[in-house]
Amino acid sequence: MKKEIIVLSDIELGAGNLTDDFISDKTLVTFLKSLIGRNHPVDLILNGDIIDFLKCPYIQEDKYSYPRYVSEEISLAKLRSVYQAHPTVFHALRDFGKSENNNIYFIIGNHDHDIYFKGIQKEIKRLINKKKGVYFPLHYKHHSVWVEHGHQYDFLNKTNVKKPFDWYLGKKILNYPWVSFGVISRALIMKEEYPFMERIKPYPLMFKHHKIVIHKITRGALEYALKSFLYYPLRFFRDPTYRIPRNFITEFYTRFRNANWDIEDISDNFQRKKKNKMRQYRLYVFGHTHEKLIEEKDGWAIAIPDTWRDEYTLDPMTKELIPKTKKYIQVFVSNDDQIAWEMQEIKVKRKQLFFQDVVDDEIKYIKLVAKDEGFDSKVI
Ligand SMILES: [Mn+2]
Repeated sequence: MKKEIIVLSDIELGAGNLTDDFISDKTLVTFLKSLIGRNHPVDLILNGDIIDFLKCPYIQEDKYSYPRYVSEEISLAKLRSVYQAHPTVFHALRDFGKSENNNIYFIIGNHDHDIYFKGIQKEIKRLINKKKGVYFPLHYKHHSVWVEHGHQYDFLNKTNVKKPFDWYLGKKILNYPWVSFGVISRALIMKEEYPFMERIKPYPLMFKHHKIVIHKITRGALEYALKSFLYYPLRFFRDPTYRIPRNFITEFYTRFRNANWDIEDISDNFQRKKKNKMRQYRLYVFGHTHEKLIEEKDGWAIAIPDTWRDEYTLDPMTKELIPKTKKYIQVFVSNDDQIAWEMQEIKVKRKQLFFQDVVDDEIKYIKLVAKDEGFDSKVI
């Protein structure tokens, strides 16, 4: 065999606080260690939203905030907090990366746009103690396998790849998608109040049973949108983080009318945009949507291996919260460059959990599931 390719996505390693949705350090470390010592090279592709800079607070000695103007210094401080909350994951990556045959790809997603900072790339390399064979691209395109995070096919989360940075008051800052600035300035405060709800899928079913949350989101989003369209561009005339992308008002209005704050069908958007590419590769892997998807076509396929953060599926009948399995794509590349692939699943064992109990005391259950999963956070 020439090579093995492993793709996993949307781990969302945070600072161990209420906006950190990753608690499966043990499962992930065991999995990463199982990849060590293969007789062939392994390309480990961490397909975006791996380090959750977006939801990670900026923790200074006595202050705790979600800054809108993210300089490299702030990103580095966030990375330090993430490392402190999840050291074993970085250690496992270090052990996996020891072999020169093994490569690690940190594909850039919308939660880890901060990777564009060269200082962040350097620091990640230092933390996992690997100089060669660590990459920070937007795509992986080898052996007829195409991997990318997928936010570029999602209108609201799309980034300007030609302009990853902006300047504000003489400082180089991250040029996040417009929605991310909204997340930073508004949604994270709500996330701290309702930290569990965002982990429950499908959203329409969760909202149906939790009306306060949908009301607050819709009202908050409307207020933020109206201010962003009518007030902020004048009030903060020189501030690039308040500039609105074109076509945005129409898109936003449609979504508001349909109360649709979910992400788009990126597989569908991709197929429409990249029609001519579809026959050049045999397997397309995406992340971003936190869903399990396998679409097999004539000679090629699209796969999305869900998320590794703590998520649940709400059973519409029993109202039980079923923890999602952890999934990854495993590809074997033969010596004559043929590929064979599969989506693998790792089971998650948990105590039984019911929606209503969680709604009644979200913070209690955030702590409880972390404990059940063996995640020991010093911050929560
Ligand atoms: Mn994403």
